Amino acid sequence: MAEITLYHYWRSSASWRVRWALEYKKIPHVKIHVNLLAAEEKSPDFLAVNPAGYLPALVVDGHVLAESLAIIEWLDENESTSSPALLPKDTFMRAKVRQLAETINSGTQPLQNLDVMKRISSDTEVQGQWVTHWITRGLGVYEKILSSLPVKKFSVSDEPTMADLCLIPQVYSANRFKVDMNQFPRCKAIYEYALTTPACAQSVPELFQPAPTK
Ligand SMILES: N[C@@H](CCC(=O)N[C@@H](CS)C(=O)NCC(=O)O)C(=O)O
Repeated sequence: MAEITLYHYWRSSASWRVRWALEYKKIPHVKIHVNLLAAEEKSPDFLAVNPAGYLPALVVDGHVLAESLAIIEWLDENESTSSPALLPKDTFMRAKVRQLAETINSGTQPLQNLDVMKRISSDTEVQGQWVTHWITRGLGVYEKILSSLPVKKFSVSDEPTMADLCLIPQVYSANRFKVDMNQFPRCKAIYEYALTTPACAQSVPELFQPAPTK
């Protein structure tokens, strides 16, 4: 079995996607917590792992993988970690899963990133309004796409796909920023169901929150 190390931060939504994928596929690995609040992701040690200075990163037998969707796709494509699959076989459904995933990954999450927030304003109220606007927009698009699909337990089927790995951490952030999830009933129902499933429940942020330093 390969030696796998996940660099993550407990409340990073992109990190949660990969924690959930590893849990769902039952892949043994070691976790290293990188503290964003102490800017550890911009330290020379971490930049040597991921020059982007973003989490997560996955190191597999010395190969560095970064960008959560690239990591999840690699896990699905690699024979020993392909099952259970996170992308459907049908090519139209695969494209739909990628469309949903990118609605969050490129259309929503980057706008709530710490780097971006600091550039927008140092005023936390202004930051909050900015984030709420983009999360509301992103989840609105996601909900609209869902409305063209049959109702399932997760976004496209009764099992999670890469789309759900993006959606659930994004809804968690929406709740943090007090976005009214009643506007997005399908996303809300998927979120509530996902948290009852073992792999999702075992990858939630709170389980990885470091103990406060005295
Ligand atoms: N598209 C990237 C996003 C990575 C990302 O934005 N990570 C955030 C945490 S969710 C981060 O490391 N932010 C650190 C910073 O802004 O300095 C991925 O999916 O991996």
